[in-house]
Amino acid sequence: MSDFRKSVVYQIYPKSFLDTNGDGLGELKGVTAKLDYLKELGVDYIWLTPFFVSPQNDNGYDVADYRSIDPRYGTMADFEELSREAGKRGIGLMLDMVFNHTSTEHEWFQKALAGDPKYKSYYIWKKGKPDGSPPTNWESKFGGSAWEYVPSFDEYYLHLFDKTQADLNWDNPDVRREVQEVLRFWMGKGVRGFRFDVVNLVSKGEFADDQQGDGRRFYTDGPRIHQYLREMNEATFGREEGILTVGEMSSTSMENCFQYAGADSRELSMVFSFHHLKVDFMGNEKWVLVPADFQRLKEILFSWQTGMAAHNAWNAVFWCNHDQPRVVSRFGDEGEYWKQSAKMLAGVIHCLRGTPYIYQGEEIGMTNAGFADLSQYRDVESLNHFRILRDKGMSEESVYNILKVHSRDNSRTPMQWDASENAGFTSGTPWIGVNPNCRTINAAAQVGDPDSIFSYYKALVRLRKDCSVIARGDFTPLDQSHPAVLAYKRSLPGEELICISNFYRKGCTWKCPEDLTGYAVRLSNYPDPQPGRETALRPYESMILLRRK
Ligand code: TEU
Repeated sequence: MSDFRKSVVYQIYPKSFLDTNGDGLGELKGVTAKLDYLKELGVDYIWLTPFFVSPQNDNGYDVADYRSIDPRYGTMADFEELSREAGKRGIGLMLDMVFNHTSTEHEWFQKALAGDPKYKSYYIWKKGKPDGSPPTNWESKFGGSAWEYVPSFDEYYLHLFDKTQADLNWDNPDVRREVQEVLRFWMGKGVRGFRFDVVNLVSKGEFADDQQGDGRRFYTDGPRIHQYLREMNEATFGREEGILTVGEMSSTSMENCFQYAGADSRELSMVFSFHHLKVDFMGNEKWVLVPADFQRLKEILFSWQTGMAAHNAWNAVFWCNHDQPRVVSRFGDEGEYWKQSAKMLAGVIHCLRGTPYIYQGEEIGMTNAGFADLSQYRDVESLNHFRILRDKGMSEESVYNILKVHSRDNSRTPMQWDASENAGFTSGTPWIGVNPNCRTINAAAQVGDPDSIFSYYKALVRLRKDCSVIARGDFTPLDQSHPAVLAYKRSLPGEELICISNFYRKGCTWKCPEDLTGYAVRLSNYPDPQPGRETALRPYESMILLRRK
């Protein structure tokens, strides 16, 4: 568990994982009930998205009390039981720390609103422009202005996300001390890791109009960010052996990540970056329909692999999380080649240099939600953008077509445990619709089947433990310009691995630039792979080859 390079993390969105009390919402007890399933998969850590007290306007990313558990998710005793039971199975818990902002229901913000100067300076307040309009033209990530007016102060507060998520003022040392205390509190409860939500946005720079964009260049990877991370590290998790930390880095640069996740920089263990998941955007514009740019995907993945390695820095590697559509729907095939493409995509991530993250349901090939009516959507970002796109004059049908592809709700439908009506998730009414394909796509059908997607993930987790080359080897792209294949080599003295994947439903030929003598197939998504000097690859065919000397 301690070497994070050999570890695999499993992400749980508790609300959609397992409901044990019939209220339609998953809770911590549901996670405890499924620990044996996770043990079977072989993961080392569980990252739990926020379960703290929250009005749930952004499903818990609007925290009203960092030290208490929202009764909807259970009690502190439930948490302690989960921690104990996970520990028995060699699984560590990672918590999700949302420190860029608090809910406006947080006591600090309530005191600020009541005029207490100490707490007012915990947040970011500015006067409007002379004409009364917001201080800058920055846009909220969820649509609309990033500023909200408070008449009693004749000032605006900053909210980079929803207006009920007020940005904290990290330039105030009291704020930085408060968040450190929260970390110490959870470390005292035996937590083994932290995921830091949008942590590269906490150091704000100049407050000025952005003539080129939505404002992000003024607060992303801001002026004092490295100082703040190092300070947090030294005051809290850096004092204890083996606490895994990962920063969610929004629109970051690789140069900054060298430092955020550098082996010697004493900031964080690793970073999530998202550039590879914008290859089906138009620049930063997500609410469009454009085909994924495969060459760009390779370029980004490979440049981060080689760049981070050259600077001795570490990546978190992933396709899926609670903000992203399901990868099999996105870069694979939901139909005929569902199983092959889900396995192929898994192999690509799990053999990279970095710590792989599996998002609940990914390991059984769960697909996008397919919601075609506004009443089915729950996410604030989707609901806001429905309105924004309609206001721009787009037809309802076109808006639904975009939401079906990009909505965050795609990944938030309940975990599909079995073929029963609500997929074994709840005996009540689920808070968000269950995908009807749970009849065929579910964990019960896959756990015991050696040919299932679940078994493939399990084999990949095992492979990382068995082969040091995955955790420690060098990374070399192979034949990067091939129109359909993503291939790379990992190498250590005495151990080499080659991962070859066809990303398309059309067969193709791939000429290996390496001599394959001595390589054997370790894993493949077809029963009879035939690697050679010229390999004929079938739809979505993928093979992982290993050579040991
Ligand atoms: O997400 C940060 C973030 O900027 C994106 O993932 C964002 O949701 C998406 O790009 C918008 O198109 C984190 C959390 O993962 C997310 O669930 C929260 O809503 C957000 O921070 C605010 O806390």
